[in-house]
Amino acid sequence: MSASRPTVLLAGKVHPRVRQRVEAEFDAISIDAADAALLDEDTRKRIRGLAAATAISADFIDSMPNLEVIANFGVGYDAVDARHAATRQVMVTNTPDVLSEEVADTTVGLLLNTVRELPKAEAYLRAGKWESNGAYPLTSLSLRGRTVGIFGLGRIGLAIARRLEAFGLPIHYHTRNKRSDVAYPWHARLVDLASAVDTLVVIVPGGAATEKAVNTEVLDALGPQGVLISVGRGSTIDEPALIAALTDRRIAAAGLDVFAHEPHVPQALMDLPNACLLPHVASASESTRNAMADLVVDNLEAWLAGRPALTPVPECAGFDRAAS
Ligand code: NAP
Ligand code: 8YV
Repeated sequence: MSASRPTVLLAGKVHPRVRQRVEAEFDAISIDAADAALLDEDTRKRIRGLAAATAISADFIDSMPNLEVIANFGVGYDAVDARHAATRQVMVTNTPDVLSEEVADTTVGLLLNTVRELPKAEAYLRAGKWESNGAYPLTSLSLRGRTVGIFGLGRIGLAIARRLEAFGLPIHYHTRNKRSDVAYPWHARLVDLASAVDTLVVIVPGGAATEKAVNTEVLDALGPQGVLISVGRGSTIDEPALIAALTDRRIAAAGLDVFAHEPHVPQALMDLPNACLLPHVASASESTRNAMADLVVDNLEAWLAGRPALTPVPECAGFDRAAS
């Protein structure tokens, strides 16, 4: 450790590139969980920066009296109590933009896998069934003729919309604020969006405002030909309601990259033939995760050197570096 280097805490299972750069550039301390009991008082007082790869509570923030910045690995920062951090003038940063195109690519792949059953068709081939049983059965669903509703037309939602537009599919969306820069039909209520489309892509942030927003009413509005694709946060879907709708075929199929209690996936979902499931991999290529890791450390570097944060979350966007 060097006395002149700011102390930065690595909390949780951090990306190797974050660890490598933080260890090279700062006085680094590591703990497996964001638990103040794992640090003595002197250490807690030394910490000025936090690289977060796990939930960060108000109590944990308060346990570090000289904390200046929390750099979250991920664009979604619902697990960090950013509102509380802001009241303490602690900067919170996330990793927007660098993952948007990757996540949009994965979303389109998940949609295709869900309607055209490509993972199941490959499993059929690998099991030797093509040779023994003949052609894989025709899929009851197709992307052709679908109308897509995007719940959350932000950075990633727009990248998904542009791709699906190129597939020849009409796009509608729901957000709280109508966008002035797109011509896609906007629906003020999620349930109205679901009624207007047969394919619903969920890419809103998690948190209280979107908690269980995709509920029985929304799923029933989507209808029996309906396909749900969820890549935002698992908390946005009422999972038991989704399992019931898939079981009763009140919607046709679902493709999910995120779940309510990750990494646990309910057995009832795993048992459903009309659910296509991924283990939260939408941004998970080496190149994109490295870009996210660099943005985490670049934010720490900037803020701890007295410069503005590169990507502050909205709760902290107005912070004046000189005044903190
Ligand atoms: P963003 O640019 O902030 O976009 C969020 C969009 O959601 C905006 O259009 C926003 O519009 C809308 N929105 C927010 N709260 C809403 C609410 N209560 N009701 C209706 N619409 C709401 O964020 P992004 O970069 O696109 O990322 C979106 C989310 O995707 C992240 O927060 C993260 O949770 C998730 N994500 C998942 C993965 C993965 O690996 N599966 C990867 C990256 C991101 P209004 O403000 O007008 O409502
Ligand atoms: C990451 C994500 O998988 O950026 C997000 O919000 O959900 C994903 O890119 C996650 O943040 C880290 O594992």
